[in-house]
Amino acid sequence: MERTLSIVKPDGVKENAIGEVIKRFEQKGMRIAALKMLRMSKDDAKGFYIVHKERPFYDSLTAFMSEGPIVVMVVEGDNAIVKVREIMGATNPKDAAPGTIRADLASDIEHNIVHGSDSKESASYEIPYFFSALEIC
Ligand code: 3AN
Repeated sequence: MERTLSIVKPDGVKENAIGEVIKRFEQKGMRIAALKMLRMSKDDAKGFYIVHKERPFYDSLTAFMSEGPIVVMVVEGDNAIVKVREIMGATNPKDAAPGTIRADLASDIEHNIVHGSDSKESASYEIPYFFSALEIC
């Protein structure tokens, strides 16, 4: 059993896609172990994406991620990190396989609806960024 952190990004919330994202995770056998809606400040987003701080898109990414509410969740299951990323599809929706969330719903590489931890190391930074142990069921 593995846990990963997923986010319905501000574009996903705006487009009423929260249920669609959760449904796709659940239908592929993943279990939602924690869930909440919140709005990050720009500094919250900068801390969350600290690994990308040298990338040219760091400022616009953190502005976008703090422009509206997001839904954060802990997703649990066998091989959850890889499985959630398969369900999401490639970062750039143009490259995402048909039937993935990003191919079906995302507009571009930055506004790509959903986030999922990309490794065990990322998950172990990202899950406690939003959830205390008591909030994970
Ligand atoms: P993923 O979310 O698929 O793990 P990462 O970790 O490479 O992708 O990038 C983190 C986030 O940064 C992406 N979800 C996307 O919103 C944004 N991003 C990645 N590459 C670019 C880019 N070239 N231009 C703008 N935003 C980007």
